[in-house]
Amino acid sequence: MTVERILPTEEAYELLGLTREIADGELAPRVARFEEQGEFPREVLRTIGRSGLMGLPYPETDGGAGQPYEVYLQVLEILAGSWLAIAEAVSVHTLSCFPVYAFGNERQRKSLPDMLGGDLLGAYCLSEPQGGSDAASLTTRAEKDGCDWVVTGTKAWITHGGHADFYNVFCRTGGPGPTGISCVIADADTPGLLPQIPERTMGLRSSPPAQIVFDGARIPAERLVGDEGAGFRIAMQALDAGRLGIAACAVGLAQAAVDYATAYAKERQQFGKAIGEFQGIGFMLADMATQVSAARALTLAAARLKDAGRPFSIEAAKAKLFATDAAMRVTTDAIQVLGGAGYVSDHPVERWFREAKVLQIVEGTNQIQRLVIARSLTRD
Ligand code: COS
Repeated sequence: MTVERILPTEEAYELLGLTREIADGELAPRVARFEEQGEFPREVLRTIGRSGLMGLPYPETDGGAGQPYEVYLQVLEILAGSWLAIAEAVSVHTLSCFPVYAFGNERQRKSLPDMLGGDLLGAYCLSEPQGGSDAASLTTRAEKDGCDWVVTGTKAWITHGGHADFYNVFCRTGGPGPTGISCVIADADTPGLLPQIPERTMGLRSSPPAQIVFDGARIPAERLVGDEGAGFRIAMQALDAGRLGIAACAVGLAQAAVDYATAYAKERQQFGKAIGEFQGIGFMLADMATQVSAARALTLAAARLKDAGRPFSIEAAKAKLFATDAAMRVTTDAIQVLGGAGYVSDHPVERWFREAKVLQIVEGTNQIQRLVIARSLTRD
């Protein structure tokens, strides 16, 4: 089923058409095998990069595609409907390019064309085993030694861990709290940067996260991104935009589930007619479709604020919260529409259900999104 889209330019319609071709031609035939075998799709991501989809919302002068966030998110949505791990990879990579793009010095910014073209894959190291939601309490330490930062500590849940070419590392260069945190950017081949065995996850098995141990990793002092002590603010600003990417992934996943369940309900016959003709199923599909439309509207409204240069942090938190909770409900109901068939891996809905769960957790749990929204309401 196609979603009627209103896009700002003719170029944006062409871009979405190209994305649909890639999703149908490159992603759909591969997703089941890669997810089953737990194989990281690096070559597929190179194809995505060559098609210009790895740096969409960044200016063309830096090697990006100069697309509004509103358009970039709809690209993510289409990718997510085909293969969530690829959409999440594009979203996390786009997030990982933000610190250098927004705060990097001239030398660091020279890498932007390779980053935004997808030749270099990025990772974002904020969470730690003891500090996930409470990001300001992170303990990975960077000590100045001559011309280097010597980084020691463990980062957790790192998407692209062991596959990335560059790692944004948020580490403590000063005292406790948010003002003691800085951001450095490390190459994958830095001695002492040690990716661990990937986690065994419920979903997203082709791209499981991994811990990264920093064992006295020496990172040249010139790889500090932004000012010393500015790391927490950089991390939060990157996440504001990143959370919209996760919301778009949720919308795409949920739309796929609605489409699949609807097609099934039109085919499947019981009591002499298609099950979609029973109100019990038809109303379920109606609620699912409505939740997806609402999630998309909220997500794109936040993106339009961002595109207009207006504050969008709270609207991004609302979009991430609503869209990922909607994806969980919709994928759960999609299984119910298929009945027993929904519970077995012959159909993709059980995978979408497993994948939806992680979206309620990554880039700030939905409890953290509620906290951000509640604070904005109750603080003076
Ligand atoms: N943009 C810019 N600055 C921000 C910001 C944002 N979105 N959010 C917070 N800041 C600034 C604050 O303004 C504050 O600076 P000042 O003291 O100068 O005003 C500073 O950062 C500290 O903010 P705050 O006091 O709100 O920090 P908290 O420790 O209370 O933490 C939350 C805030 C909980 C929102 C933050 O820790 C968070 O987002 N946690 C979840 C982390 C996460 O998403 N992890 C997933 C990792 S990637 S998979």
